[in-house]
Amino acid sequence: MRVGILSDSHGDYRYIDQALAHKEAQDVEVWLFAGDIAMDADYLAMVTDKEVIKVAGNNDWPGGRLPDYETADIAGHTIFLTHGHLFGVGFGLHNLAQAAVDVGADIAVYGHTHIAVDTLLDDVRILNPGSISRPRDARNGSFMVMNLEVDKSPRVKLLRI
Ligand SMILES: [Mn+2]
Repeated sequence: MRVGILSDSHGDYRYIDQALAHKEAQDVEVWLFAGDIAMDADYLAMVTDKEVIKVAGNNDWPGGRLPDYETADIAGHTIFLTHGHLFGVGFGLHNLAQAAVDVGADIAVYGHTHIAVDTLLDDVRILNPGSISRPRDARNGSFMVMNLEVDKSPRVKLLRI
């Protein structure tokens, strides 16, 4: 299963369009959107006609329509998806890794920092696709595509537009 991961587009649809035009994005079957902002996830669903699993960011209004966390079971893996601000990801990833372990997830996906991350912590593969529109780690925005297969480690590619 091919999973696209996108975050922190902050209302700039043209960058989502650029990500979707990337050749690696063509056969994505399900998208994860890690927040900021909610309407971008709706746009992503509309233009791709794929399922978009989404969570609220800190710039998505309180009491809004999106959950703070989601878990998704895909191809023998369990993914914990959250924006990250509730776990203090600016200061370290242990709280996030623990939250993933607590729900039995082997993969944690977050955003918020606008800095791409692909690391292993406490046996949890931790991924941040960076920001597609306002990157803080490079000039060009980024997103990820992840291939998931049962009993295999996720194969993750960081892609820049
Ligand atoms: Mn944020």
